[in-house]
Amino acid sequence: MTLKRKIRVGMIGYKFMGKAHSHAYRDLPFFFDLDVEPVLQTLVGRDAEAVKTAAEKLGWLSYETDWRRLLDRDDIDVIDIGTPNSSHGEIAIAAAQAGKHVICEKPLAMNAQEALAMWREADKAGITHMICHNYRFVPALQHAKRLIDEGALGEIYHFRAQYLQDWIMDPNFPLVWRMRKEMTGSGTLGDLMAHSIDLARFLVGEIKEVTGMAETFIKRRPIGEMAGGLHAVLSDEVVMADVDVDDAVAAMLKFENGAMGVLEATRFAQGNRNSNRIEINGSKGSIRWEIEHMNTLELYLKDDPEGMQGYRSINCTEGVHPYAGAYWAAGHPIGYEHTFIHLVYELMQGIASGSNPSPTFEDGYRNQVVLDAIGQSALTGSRIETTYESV
Ligand code: SOE
Repeated sequence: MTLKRKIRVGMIGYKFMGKAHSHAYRDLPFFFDLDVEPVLQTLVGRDAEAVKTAAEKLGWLSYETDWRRLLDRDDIDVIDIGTPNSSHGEIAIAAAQAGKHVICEKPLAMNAQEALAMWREADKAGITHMICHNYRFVPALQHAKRLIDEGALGEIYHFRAQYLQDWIMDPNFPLVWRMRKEMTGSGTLGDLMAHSIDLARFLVGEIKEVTGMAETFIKRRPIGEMAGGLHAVLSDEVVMADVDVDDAVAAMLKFENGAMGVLEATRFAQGNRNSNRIEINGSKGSIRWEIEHMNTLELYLKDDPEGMQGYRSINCTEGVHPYAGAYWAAGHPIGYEHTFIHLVYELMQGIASGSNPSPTFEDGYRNQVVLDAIGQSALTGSRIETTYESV
């Protein structure tokens, strides 16, 4: 038996995303054959009792209460950032300067300037850097990418995306970090629309112009904190505070290749717990995808014979589809958690080969430029051209 090189992870944050990432590191070797092996070395959280309990439950070897202590340790190879958005920049830059590989939750930063600084430091350090846009790792969307690149849809005219949730519709739902500008940067824009923008860039191409519109329906809420998943608890004492981020956002995009995009993200779409959908229309065909049926890609081809035309449902659990062969026999579905397994698979391969798998911090930066432009357009009512810098 050959001994595999161990890639030792230090992860900061252990709630919703921390659970998804822990599961991914644990299950990765079960399904994929790699030359390296992830080790769940140290979990970090500020509350000693809570992080200890989380480390035991999620399978980490040790825990720590200050992320800075990871930096000098030679038994940590990669730092995984799952904290609120306001701390991504500081942690990622310090980690890169300490020579650690970095994987960071989305959105990459509080604004494009900070995202650029993170990308610059990561590039300078020569580390592997990734941002966690997990949905591009759905096998059906990887297949969509392959079809588009092969020209099956022809020239792309439209990209349409909706990301709809309803978890904060109750006016008494607490004001948690995800609704506080100083910690999150924006509301549905950075949290949900960032995913649609990633899919837009992945599948269609770079965005050159945006128009945005945003709304905050509930202006004041009682303060509270997240309590796992998308649940929250109120503070003991009822203190009301202003909501200073968007509850809903809409955007129109122009792509460099001439396509146009229409995007909508909201936490006020009653009945939609986590509805993430896209549709792309091209000169030769169209695709449709939605997370409720995440293993199915719907494809329409205009050259199908007369009388046979219509959307077909491609079941992407077949081994010929990207990542699908690692799991079960055809027809046996995989789920949300597997998208994170594919993400950390790419991370581990990247670290092993000294390469930078997409989506990188550059993708995070370009995404952030689009987010900032949509936010700015929503404020000013004007159309904004995006400009991108390089490092
Ligand atoms: C909350 O809106 C959330 O957990 C997002 O932060 C994730 O990115 C999204 O995939 C599911 O919903």
